Amino acid sequence: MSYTEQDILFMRRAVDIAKKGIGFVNPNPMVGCVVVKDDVIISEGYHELYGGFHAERNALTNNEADFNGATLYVTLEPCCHHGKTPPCTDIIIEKGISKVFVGILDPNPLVDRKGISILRDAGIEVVTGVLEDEIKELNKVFLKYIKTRRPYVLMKTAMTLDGKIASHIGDSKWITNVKSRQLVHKLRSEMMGVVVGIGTVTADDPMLNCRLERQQATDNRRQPIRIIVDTKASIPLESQIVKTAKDYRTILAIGNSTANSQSSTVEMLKSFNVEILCCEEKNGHVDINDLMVKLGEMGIDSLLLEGGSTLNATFLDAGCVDEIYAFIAPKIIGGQDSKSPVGGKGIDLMSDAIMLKDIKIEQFDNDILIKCRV
Ligand code: AOF
Ligand code: ZN
Repeated sequence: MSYTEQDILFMRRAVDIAKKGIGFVNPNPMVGCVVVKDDVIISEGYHELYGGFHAERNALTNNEADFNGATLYVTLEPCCHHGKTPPCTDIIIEKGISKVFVGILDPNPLVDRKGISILRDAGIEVVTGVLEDEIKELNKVFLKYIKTRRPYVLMKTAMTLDGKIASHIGDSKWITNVKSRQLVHKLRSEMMGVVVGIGTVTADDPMLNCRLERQQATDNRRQPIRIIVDTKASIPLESQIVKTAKDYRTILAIGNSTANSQSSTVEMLKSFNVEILCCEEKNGHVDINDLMVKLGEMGIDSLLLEGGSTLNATFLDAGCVDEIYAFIAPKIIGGQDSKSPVGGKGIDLMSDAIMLKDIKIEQFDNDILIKCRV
């Protein structure tokens, strides 16, 4: 079974409206749905909010149209389970839809082709794979998380042309230009968490919130959860992070040994609304794999890793980075002690280098952004 150029156009519309859910539906996927009769769109809907109705149910209840015999385009295989909402397959059958075009299959073990079988058993014609690559890219976070229950990690770095992330005395404001930094704030609104090491907190005293004009403090839904990796719980109480933990959800990942030995510090941090997450230790530091499992269990499906160089190295060594956004600014600052994006001990031989693929290059005024997968 195949599809036409027109089917692709309708699916593209479904993809476009699915994108409106970005940052609001995690850890669910972004899903869009368009219903067509006599070559005209008669209704559409998308998954708007985590816990809310799915795209198909929204599209089929948005108006009083007669859906009998209509064709439905949906970016994800319709679900067939009772989750927070009833199965989408039920309403598709109930409304008399006669043909369904699906973008990608849903690897959720509760669905996993069963949604399609149910529709076919009900006599509905189902075509899969329309705009598959595009939809997989859009839902890369969901597709990893639903299968592994670990967060998708996007490592973002920003360096000068000579490969430095700060001057030799630690000044780093700013390496990249305003446009590049705006993209970082957008990423913070799209990922569920932003993670940094304690070194970055002591050096930069960052806020790690999302500061885009159109969504200031009032819209807290799209503020990322701030996660600080701080094995010894040494974060200063007067840091911006601690002081604003009542306004922005903050998790401090500490080592199990610290949890036992520093209970008064831990209690003090909790009184500032800092959530303490005790993790296993590896070589005296928080074990990143254990952290990933625990954040995944908390429902956190995506992380923006914002350094510093030590934490970046630890994440890469642990095999926990999925994708990299590396900004390069046309500046030279020199200094043999100035840090670069990835610290740690490093490899001995070029043949041991971490290989990157799917390279894409973008330009923001004079800054260059290299996107790649690990
Ligand atoms: C769809 N259409 O728009 C979405 C689907 O807890 P629930 O009820 O929201 O179910 C969440 C799961 O349903 C999610 O893990 C994914 O498998 C599927 N999401 N399915 O048919 C939608 N958002
Ligand atoms: Zn559904």
